[in-house]
Amino acid sequence: MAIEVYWGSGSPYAWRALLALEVKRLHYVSKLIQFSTKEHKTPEFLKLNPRGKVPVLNDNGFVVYESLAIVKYLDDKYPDPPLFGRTPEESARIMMYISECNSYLEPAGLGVVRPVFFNELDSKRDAVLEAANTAREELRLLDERLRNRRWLTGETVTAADIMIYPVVALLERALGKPNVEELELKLAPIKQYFPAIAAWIKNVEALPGYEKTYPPHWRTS
Ligand SMILES: N[C@@H](CCC(=O)N[C@@H](CS)C(=O)NCC(=O)O)C(=O)O
Repeated sequence: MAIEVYWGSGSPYAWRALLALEVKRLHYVSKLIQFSTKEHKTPEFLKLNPRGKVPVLNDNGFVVYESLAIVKYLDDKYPDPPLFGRTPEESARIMMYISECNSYLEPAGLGVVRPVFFNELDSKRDAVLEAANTAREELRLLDERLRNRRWLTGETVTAADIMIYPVVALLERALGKPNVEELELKLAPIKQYFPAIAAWIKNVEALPGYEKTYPPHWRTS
């Protein structure tokens, strides 16, 4: 039995799992879940993940969910190339960046992304502006860290890049939607405000297998 990955188009968490699989050049069976038909809430799916969320990985009967746990499991099980560094110091820095992203950039980014996608920019204007302020500060820090660097830590792509990139990509997509520009959030164009992040985005996009991970519905809408 091959590795199966359950994912949803546009889910930044699922994107992390796909990127890890591709970077490790693992063979896997793609199980694309349709959120619209609530495939992730069926009794079969809830047996895999009682929270009814993607991503879920099933490696020959061993089931793991939560994106960070999946990326870590893949790295422990299939160590080449290593995604969590080669020394305790590298590993600590990678985990520190991931933890910071999950604690600060991700909630702030979603504070902008969700109102954009759910047409709540007017009713949640103040909250969006506040979230954008935090996101701007976090992106500034990320941009500083990426200055003159190809990857966030070290010479190769690591779990830090894989975990953080989808959050940035989702935010960038939301910022490109109509009505966002007039809020003057000073977050986009990313290339203008955060040039090192823009260069890093291109590095991630050039990874072998990246195209296979790109959210299918983003190509058409
Ligand atoms: N902390 C989880 C978050 C997973 C998550 O929230 N996935 C979303 C897609 S972006 C989902 O499946 N939502 C469906 C739902 O909650 O009904 C992870 O890192 O994997």
